[in-house]
Amino acid sequence: MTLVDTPVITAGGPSLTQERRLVTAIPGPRSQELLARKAEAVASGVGLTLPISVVAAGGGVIVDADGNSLIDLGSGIAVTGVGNSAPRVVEAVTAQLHSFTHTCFTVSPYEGYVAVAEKLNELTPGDHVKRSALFNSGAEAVENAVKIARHFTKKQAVVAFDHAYHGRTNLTMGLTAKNIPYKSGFGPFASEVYRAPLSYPFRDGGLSGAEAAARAISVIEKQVGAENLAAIIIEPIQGEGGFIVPAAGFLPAIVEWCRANDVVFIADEVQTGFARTGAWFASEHEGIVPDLVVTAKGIAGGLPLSAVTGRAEIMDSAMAGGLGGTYGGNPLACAAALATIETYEEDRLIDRAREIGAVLIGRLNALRTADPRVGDVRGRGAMVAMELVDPASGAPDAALTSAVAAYAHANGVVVLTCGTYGNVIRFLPPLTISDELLIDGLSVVAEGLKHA
Ligand code: PLZ
Repeated sequence: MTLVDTPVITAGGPSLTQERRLVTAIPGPRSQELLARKAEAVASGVGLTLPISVVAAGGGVIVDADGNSLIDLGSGIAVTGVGNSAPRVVEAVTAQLHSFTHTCFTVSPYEGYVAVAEKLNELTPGDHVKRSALFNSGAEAVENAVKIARHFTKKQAVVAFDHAYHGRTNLTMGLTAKNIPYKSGFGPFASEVYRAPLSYPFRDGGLSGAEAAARAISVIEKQVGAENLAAIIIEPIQGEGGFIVPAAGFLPAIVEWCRANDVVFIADEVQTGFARTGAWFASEHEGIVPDLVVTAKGIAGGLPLSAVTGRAEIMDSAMAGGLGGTYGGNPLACAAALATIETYEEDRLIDRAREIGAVLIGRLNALRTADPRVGDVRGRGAMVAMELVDPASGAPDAALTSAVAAYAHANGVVVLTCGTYGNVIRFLPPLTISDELLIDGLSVVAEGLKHA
């Protein structure tokens, strides 16, 4: 093995040929070489969904080192809403690279950070006065939202929900619901984290939003108490937990209870944010105005950036120096975010997310009608999933789900699974995908279901 391979630079972006093209089995020989090196060099805990060696991506495809072109229905887990190597992002980051790469905003500030904060304050729900703070990852931003809420309320407890996913750091592992693979053996977890039942229309016997909220609030009041509770954190549509859309009225009732009880309502919009669901933020579909909104993923076209945005009085409660980090709001990431947001706006990608949603929901509902193993189809915009079950009992069918995903992968379609029970296939295509590719990708998934 050579120490340094000759770098292969392959231009990506929307000008890549938009097609599904398989020239080898997946993974092909070059991908397998990388996987062998990965096994020797990278910790096993860093797992892989689709073991290829990526050399370029853009529009709606990912190209591997063997020359295969795969349809991207995952966007790197809801990140590249504007597509990989989106032209405005490439241009803005390249320009920023040539001027300066890092000063640390809290040492000597620069405009990009402030401009991103202004944009977030403008775009997030509610017309109250807002402030933002920038970080690197979703988990880091969630941690900071909780820090801020605790400092403001002078209370300690935090409530998260069943099926929640909030990250892999210690506090966010504690907030996350699912044991394997996220938590098992990684404790002890942070204290003062409590869990409440969610609204899960497909599995909670048809509770209305109001009934599910009353159930959650009763658990919170009996087991925690508003006088101890700093914040409730929730994903407006759960991501890793299974693309669970709560029944109408659930989120507004929780927000109302928070307002009445001096509890900070934190919306984790890390996966749902930035045009993904056919709105800037998924909170808008339920007309709720969170006190704090956590964003990441789709914010910066693939560069690492995250944020907490919220009511000025809450955000300003921490003392100067209380919030920060070396890299938070790095100038390259901020340049990328401004170009990404401009791309969502100029290319009308919120509308595009809705169109993609119509195609997804239409095709998947047709599958459901034809095949009782498709128990549920749900989601909003370009965040849609199907839950696979044993038709007789309704029990989750994780084996079927893995088989369908494996079939799709082998046939050149990148799909992701999710769900507490591992039985959900989720669709998160880049908003730059063509209808043609999207439909081709969905027909491969449908074939996979037939074969399984
Ligand atoms: N909150 C709602 O979806 C990240 C996790 C991938 P980070 N989801 C993808 C994996 O297996 O690690 C996520 C999320 C919601 C927080 C996070 C955490 O965001 O940027 O991964 O830290």
